Amino acid sequence: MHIVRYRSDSDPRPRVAVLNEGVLSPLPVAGMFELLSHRVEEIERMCADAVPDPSLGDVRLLAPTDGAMEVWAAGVTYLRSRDARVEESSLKSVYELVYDAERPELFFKSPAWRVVVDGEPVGIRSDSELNVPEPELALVVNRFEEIVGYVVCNDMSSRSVEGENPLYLPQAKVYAGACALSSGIRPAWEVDPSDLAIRLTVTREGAVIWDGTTSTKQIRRPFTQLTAYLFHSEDYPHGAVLATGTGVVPDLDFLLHAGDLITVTIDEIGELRNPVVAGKDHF
Ligand code: DO4
Ligand code: MG
Repeated sequence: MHIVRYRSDSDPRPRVAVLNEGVLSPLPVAGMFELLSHRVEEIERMCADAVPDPSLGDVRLLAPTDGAMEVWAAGVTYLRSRDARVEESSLKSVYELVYDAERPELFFKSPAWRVVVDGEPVGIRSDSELNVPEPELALVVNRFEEIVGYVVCNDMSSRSVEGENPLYLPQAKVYAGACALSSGIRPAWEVDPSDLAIRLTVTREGAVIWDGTTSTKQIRRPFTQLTAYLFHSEDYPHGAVLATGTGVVPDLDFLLHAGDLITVTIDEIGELRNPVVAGKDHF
């Protein structure tokens, strides 16, 4: 079962529903932001009480974010990410220090409305030579700091911009088409996220040119430590999405091209497929 936002032919307003084996059961909320103003146990009850609506016809699934929801991301939470940043950076020690530090690296990634969803293009910056997808498990968190569920995230990144100077991180991470999320939220009460395989595949002209795998069990930090730091000195009244960092990073000789197709799959959570475009004019 997943919780989705969708738009149907019969009603142009986005709605929220439970999607179970292809059947949509609408939820009595105005948006995901309202759902995330409830406690997990209330959301679970709402999902259990939802009634299938066979009259919906064709629907389009939307990004799982709306209202004032924000997407944040954690960094250098897997050893592979630490090693890859040390390799690319002119200032290596910041990554070694943050991997071991008590305080995690957290950065703002996207407002709700800029998120792209499964099937839509993701972007690479036109001023960046070295670009990578970052396949990540993301936590969907309600206003009470509780993890409501999980989505697949692609934290698109410019390695050349960040590698030049870590202070360029916001430009390496926040640009048109940089944040992709899968449409369906897999509820926290249905899944154990402690050992899920995360797979990244990049296809060019129909052939796989790169693939890699990790497991969420390789992460160095508990998810609740990441959410505790996110909520420590700020509130998220409409909830937030927090990507937990990548454990899959291609070698430095890998260059993403416009036209490539990126697929991220996380067992039990979902799949995210996005073609790559270059420059902001596509968004
Ligand atoms: O330190 C830069 C960002 C790292 C990141 O996004 C990751 O490890 O996933
Ligand atoms: Mg990342």
